[in-house]
Amino acid sequence: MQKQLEEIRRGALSAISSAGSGVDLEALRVKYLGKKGALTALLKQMGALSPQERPKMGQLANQVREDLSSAIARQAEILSQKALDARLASEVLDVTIPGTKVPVGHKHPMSIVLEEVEDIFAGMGFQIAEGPEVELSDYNFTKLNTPEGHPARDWQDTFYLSEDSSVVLRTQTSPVQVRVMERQKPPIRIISHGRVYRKDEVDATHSPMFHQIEGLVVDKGVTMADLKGTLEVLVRRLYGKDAKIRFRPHHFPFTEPSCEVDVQCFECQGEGCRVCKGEGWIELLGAGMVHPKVLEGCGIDTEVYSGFAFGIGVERLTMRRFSISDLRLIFENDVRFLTQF
Ligand code: 2U9
Repeated sequence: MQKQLEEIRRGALSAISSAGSGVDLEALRVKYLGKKGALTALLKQMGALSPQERPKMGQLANQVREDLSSAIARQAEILSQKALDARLASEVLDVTIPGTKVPVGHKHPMSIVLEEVEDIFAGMGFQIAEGPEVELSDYNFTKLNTPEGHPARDWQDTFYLSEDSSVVLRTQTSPVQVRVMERQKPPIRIISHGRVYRKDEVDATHSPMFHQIEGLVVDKGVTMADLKGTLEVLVRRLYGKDAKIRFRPHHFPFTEPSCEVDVQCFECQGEGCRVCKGEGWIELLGAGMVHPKVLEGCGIDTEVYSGFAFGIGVERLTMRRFSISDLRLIFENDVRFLTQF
């Protein structure tokens, strides 16, 4: 029996050391150490041995079992190391090679200016209101004191979306504020911005679609002085603390009194130069006290409340801010242009 055990050990160790895979190794474990394996089969014959021989053979058999088990574990270790070496050799990764640059976009010049203006008004407690670009003529015109027959409602100027002229692409963001006033009691302090549409031919200063930022404040005792103070804050933040503004009388249907606001030319300090076309002043925005008819139409009591409003063209502001000479550049989205900001 001793001879048989030695035989098993020799054969098994040689087979284990030449096993080329985990599957081969498992097959060998089953073959020698499994329930129906060679060693187990031999142990079953132990009963036939003499009582003197039995413990000796038992000991030897255990020794063989241990030897085979550890040989299998060793070979498994060798095989997994070999597999790792092969993977390391085939998957060469040089961590010192510089990475591939992923180009990330950045803000459009219009967004830069818009966010700056929004920030300034947020700092003064204004909230941002949004509304539809497809609007009812009632909200775009009538409720803004622009009745049927007003030149602004002409088919030549406005994109109507229905035969009966009741639906339009909004020509201003003011209907957004009308909707807020109908929903919300004063005090109201909002700005609305977004696309507006007018039937204009495309050229260096016109586009059938452009952007506005409008502001509205309605509260008890609001006066033109509040409008002036608010716009002074805006202009100082945009053009520096010494920036000066002036008000010129004007007419808008939705404000009374109305004005246009100019900023003193930041290039020549009012002397007159190429930038301000010799004027010394640059037109910035339109504004005024909200017309009592507009407030009443939204159910606001003009005996108690008054308000001011203003409107700014975002493209013009952006063009001036970045010295862009042609409006079309803003919309063409040529990367060579956009990456300059
Ligand atoms: C309500 C009442 C009044 C908004 C105003 C202007 C004057 C104005 C222009 C600036 C350049 C339009 O983009 S532009 O062509 N806007 O001059 N906008 S007052 O007045 C309002 C707004 C809402 C309820």
